[in-house]
Amino acid sequence: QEVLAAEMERTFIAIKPDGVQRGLISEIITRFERKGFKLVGIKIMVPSNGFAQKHYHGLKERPFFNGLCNFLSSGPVVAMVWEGEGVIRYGRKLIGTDPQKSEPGTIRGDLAVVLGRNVIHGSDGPETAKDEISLWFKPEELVSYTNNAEKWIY
Ligand code: RTP
Repeated sequence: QEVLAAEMERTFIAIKPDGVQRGLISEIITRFERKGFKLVGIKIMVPSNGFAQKHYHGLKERPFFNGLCNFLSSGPVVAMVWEGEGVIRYGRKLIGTDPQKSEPGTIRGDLAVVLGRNVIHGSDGPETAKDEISLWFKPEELVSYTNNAEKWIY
């Protein structure tokens, strides 16, 4: 009960153009949903290159920055906000790291081969989660609701 009363943590998750093109939308949503996290925002859009640059502004100095922004803006992206206790950190665990280093059982371990085509993005901490959620979503695009199944999770 105390956990439900507290403000729940939220993270930004995006299925990148490779994940969408490969038909992995439902596969990825399933993994977050069955864990017990709650979907509070979702849309599909093709981000412009400028928007992709905003999203990846922290990587501006990296040699792969332009390629990365071109890739993210190359097709539809499924943008989502997921909510739940520990969702930022645990979301990263569900995602994995470099596809070649990720364990089977993680999204990148199971579904991706190379670093530049790693299917999914997830915020790496509370600050980036806040920034990314507000970049991709207007407040009114996010819902707040009580899921009755939560009493079996918390
Ligand atoms: P993400 O932010 O997308 O969840 O990924 P991450 O934390 O695992 O990786 P990060 O270092 O933040 O890099 C962001 C994205 O850049 C692409 N990348 N390409 N050498 C390369 O070509 C290279 N290195 C990184 C990946 O798609 C990574 O997700």
